Amino acid sequence: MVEQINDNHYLLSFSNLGYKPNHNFQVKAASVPLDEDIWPTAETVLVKYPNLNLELLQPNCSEDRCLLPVETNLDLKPTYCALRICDVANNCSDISDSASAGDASVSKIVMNEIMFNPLGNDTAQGLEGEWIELYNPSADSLDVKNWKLVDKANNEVILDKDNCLVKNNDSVINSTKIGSQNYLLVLMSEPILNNTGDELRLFSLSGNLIDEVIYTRSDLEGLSYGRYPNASDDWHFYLPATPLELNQPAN
Ligand SMILES: [Ca+2]
Ligand SMILES: [Ca+2]
Repeated sequence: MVEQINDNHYLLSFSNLGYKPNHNFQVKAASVPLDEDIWPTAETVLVKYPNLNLELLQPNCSEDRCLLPVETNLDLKPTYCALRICDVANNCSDISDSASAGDASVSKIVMNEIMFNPLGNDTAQGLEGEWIELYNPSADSLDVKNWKLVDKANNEVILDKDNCLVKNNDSVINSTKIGSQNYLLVLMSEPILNNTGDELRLFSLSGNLIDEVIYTRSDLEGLSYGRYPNASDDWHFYLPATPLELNQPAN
């Protein structure tokens, strides 16, 4: 996350991936539209830590997260910068949801519909298999790359271009960018959604819990479970399911 404090002052917040306060690390930034999928070759080292010359304040790290105030002339406006954090060996992790939108939009993303007992074999791939539909009710587009879905048994699914589908005009494409008031489908590469009920949690890249859902069993194959209206707290079963479409319970 990036929070703008005032003109040139920002507060970076990122998961503590082993970057302890006394370790060396860098935060790199690039001015780039966030709909660019490729990290640009031109990047600016925003902060090096430790480096007293930059008058950095010490990052404040807890078990899970670090907060790091920075002063920069680089434009860290939402939707127009990308950030990554790198250790001394230049192993880098993107802080992509940092810059893609403010907390408010990120936290509104919901798991909107769940297909946990698809018709036929649950090991089927793509739309024939298990999936979870996300819905973005906010006014901002968001990138959910490297967000994480976790079930009760701690199976983890990392959201990536390979397992995420969105609608682009009339076609369906692989992407982790979920438009305003739009949908994204996360495909399970193997069956992890228990047909007898499960607990699902969605975490942002920064490790924030964004949404959680508990569902109970459905004996009917092909029946999905979802919110109606979209993003509301009321859940219904759907037949047929409505992947990447408005949830509409059967009459
Ligand atoms: Ca299943
Ligand atoms: Ca739907």
